[in-house]
Amino acid sequence: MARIVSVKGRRVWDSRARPTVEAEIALDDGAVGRAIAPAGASMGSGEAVDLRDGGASQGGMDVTRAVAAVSGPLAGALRGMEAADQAAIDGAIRACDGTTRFANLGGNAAIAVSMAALHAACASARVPLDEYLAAGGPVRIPVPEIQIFGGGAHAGRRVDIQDFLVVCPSARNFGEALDRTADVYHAARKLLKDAGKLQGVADEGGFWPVFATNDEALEMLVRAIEAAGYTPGDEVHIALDIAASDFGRGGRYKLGLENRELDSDGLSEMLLGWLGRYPILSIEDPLAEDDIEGFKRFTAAAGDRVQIVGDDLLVTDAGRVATAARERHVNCALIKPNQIGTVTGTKAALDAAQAGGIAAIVSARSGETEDISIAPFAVGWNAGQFKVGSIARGERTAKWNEMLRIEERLGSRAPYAGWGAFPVKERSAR
Ligand code: 2PG
Ligand code: MG
Repeated sequence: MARIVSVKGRRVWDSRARPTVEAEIALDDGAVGRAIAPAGASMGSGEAVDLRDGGASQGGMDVTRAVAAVSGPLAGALRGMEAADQAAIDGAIRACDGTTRFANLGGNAAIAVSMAALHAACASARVPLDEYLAAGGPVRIPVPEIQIFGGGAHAGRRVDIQDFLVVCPSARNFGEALDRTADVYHAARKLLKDAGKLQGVADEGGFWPVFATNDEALEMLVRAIEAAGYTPGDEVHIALDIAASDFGRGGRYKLGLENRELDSDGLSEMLLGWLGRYPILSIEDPLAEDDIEGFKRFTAAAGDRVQIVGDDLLVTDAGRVATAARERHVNCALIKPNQIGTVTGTKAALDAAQAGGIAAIVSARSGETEDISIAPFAVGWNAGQFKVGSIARGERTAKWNEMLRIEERLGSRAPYAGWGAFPVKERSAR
């Protein structure tokens, strides 16, 4: 039984050239754990507070206060605690902050410390993190959702829709899903290049979207799947993150690219039209976080054939996830550790999804680092799906590559989740 002897905060950098918080925790048996907080750009209003300094340094985005909270009050609260008692550690982090959303010390400080404690306890136990978290329970290798075009807040609002992704539930394994995705990624690059529209990549490594309409992006994605030699809606499906909270409020939605304003029903109709025309298997935040009635109507209309994911709507909050499952706001929950601020809170949200009979996706943020914690989370907690941005940029491939290692190590102990991960039946999405 190892105890915490030191907790240190460090200021490091994320994939958007923004400072972020690293925590390093040492135990009395010599084990050390380390973790880095990621950062979102399109954030739900109910998320744990991403504490920034404000002022002039780094455009107000510096994190010296959150880093100081790690080495100061949080270190004081955790020193001497049993590292393996994650619930007690997370309780101490909460008590030390004293607010529901970590407004004092920062959700970024909280999640870095919480995950660092987990890594330290796991190092002390000398087992891989996914196996430590699974504790002998059943595990699967998750199905990846991988971005081909970025948009929304991740690409200067060049298109309204934030993520155009592909998903391959029919692949035999995780490795094959990545192979198919890379083929589509390269085919998309060639199509863009031939059209004179290749302009680098967006925040998560997907191509920068030089499209005249949101529909054009979808058409180009279908063409890329075909050009890569795959059947859209069979070997490769489309997933979208609409991130509608970024362009809608109070039931009004402003599509900048097409210079149109829609009400909740109008946006739903547009999306339902896309579901009819394109091989879409999953759609995230189709309505804004304040439009629960819209979510309900959309899920009633399409939830039998398409996965409908709540991100800004649910913010990895177990209570919200349980309600959403019970009242069918969505049929899948996005799970992002830094939205709730602790490992225990993250696991509770995932448990609420599983208990409520809805699907779950463990997800990275648009601002990421080499920290790979979410890969073992997705496996050890048997989430079934995993979303990390594109198949380019090191902060993304670090997680995909870690999953390949986990898949190799676990072999037949962890089958590829495939269609079983989705709240809809296997079918051709066309
Ligand atoms: C999302 C994420 C990842 P952000 O909306 O799902 O794509 O974006 O981290 O900016 O919230
Ligand atoms: Mg999202």
